[in-house]
Amino acid sequence: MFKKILIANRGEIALRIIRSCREMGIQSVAVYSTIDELSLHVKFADEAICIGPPESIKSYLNIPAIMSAAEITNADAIHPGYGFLAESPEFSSICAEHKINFIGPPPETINAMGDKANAKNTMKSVGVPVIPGSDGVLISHNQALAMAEQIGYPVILKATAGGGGRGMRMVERKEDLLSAYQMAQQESESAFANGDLYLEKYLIKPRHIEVQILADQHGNVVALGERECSIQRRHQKLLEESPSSAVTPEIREKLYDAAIKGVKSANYVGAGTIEFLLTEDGNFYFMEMNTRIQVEHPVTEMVVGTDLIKHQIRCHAGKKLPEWMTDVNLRGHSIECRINAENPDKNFRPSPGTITSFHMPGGCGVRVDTHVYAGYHIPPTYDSMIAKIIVYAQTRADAIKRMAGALDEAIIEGIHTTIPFQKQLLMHKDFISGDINTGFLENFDYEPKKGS
Ligand code: MV4
Repeated sequence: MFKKILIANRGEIALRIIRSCREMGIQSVAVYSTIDELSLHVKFADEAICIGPPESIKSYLNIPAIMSAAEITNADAIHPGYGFLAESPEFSSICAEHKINFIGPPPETINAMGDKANAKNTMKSVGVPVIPGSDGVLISHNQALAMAEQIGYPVILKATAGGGGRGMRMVERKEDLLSAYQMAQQESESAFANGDLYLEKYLIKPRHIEVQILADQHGNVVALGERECSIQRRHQKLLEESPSSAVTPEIREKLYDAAIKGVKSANYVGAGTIEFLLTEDGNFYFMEMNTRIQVEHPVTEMVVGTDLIKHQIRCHAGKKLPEWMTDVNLRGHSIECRINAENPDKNFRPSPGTITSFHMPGGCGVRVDTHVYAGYHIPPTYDSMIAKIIVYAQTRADAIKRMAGALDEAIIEGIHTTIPFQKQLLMHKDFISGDINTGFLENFDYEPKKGS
């Protein structure tokens, strides 16, 4: 097993990883920018090293500074968390050169999955269902026109280097295809230095369902339930749950089969997520693979009853997955609400500043993952997520009630948060009945005063 892990991240995920290291008897090294000196990940790690000024590019994305910190502290592995360098092929490759274990895939795998058209082809070739569309990237807008004619409108153009909704254009009529093609191309060229696009049939209000997988170095791959992530605003998830109210045992079996087939074809090791779109008729299609631990992993931990970070680390250390994971019965229902320092009354604009008072909920089946506390100053520099409230209960209805109570107990003063929005969301009749899809929040009328 590793003796010392450097955590190349900040915030709640850095603290989350430190906690698993501690239980595993692994020493932890925190890295931090000057503005994060008083963050809890710095306080709770066994060692902490400053890696630069606040700007991410000079600290949490500064590969030479992070590698120096790893060498100085004699860390034998690096956990990248999510975001920052988690899906950087360069970072993975530099770790390998320095003989430091990167707790993530090799650069080739990150590249193969990072190219969305390529990932889709890989999945298709092993029999995973994919959305009808172009075979790889488009060579011209005329090819796009012909393809759209063949599969029928509406269609969607996607950046092969994209993901998370950037460089995407929905097209309803052939008259709009040329300009959409040019805009999507330009957008992805400037965002990713790669203007390549692919085309798909546009699915109407699908659900975003993802399958958690773990793979060891001995050829074992397990699927650990699905997560329902349809509650998103501008491609930012706000609430996630497991299991999904739309996934029947029959669909789950097929989802697992597809996810495991896909992961095996990539010779994947560690923790990963296969994202699918699920349509109302019960069909699902591969969308993307994420080669990292995700923000919403706790809802899976709750219904499976295991520590995913611990098993991710074990897989990278060459350990075999435990036998029980090959056939897991999901137990109960879990929901996560992301608490962001944003003002939902002002179009979710960031609300950094000092937290003057802070109280988190507790009680049976309530978990809070956070790096903040009363007196903490939220810098304007990074992601606005400051806490995750996760509940577990026997049924979905009970989990919703438990979350509503937990949000009522939560007190955060001095800044604005997404809590009032989350409270209203939990009261919506379509949410309560489980009638949700990726368009849900577009039609959700938030009333500023009601939830606060
Ligand atoms: C789609 C789609 C409908 N049809 N592809 C958005 C993020 C990117 N990863 C893929 N996305 C979508 N792809 C086809 N062929 C609808 C979306 C989509 C979406 C997907 C997941 C979660 C939220 C979403 C919100 C709007 C659109």
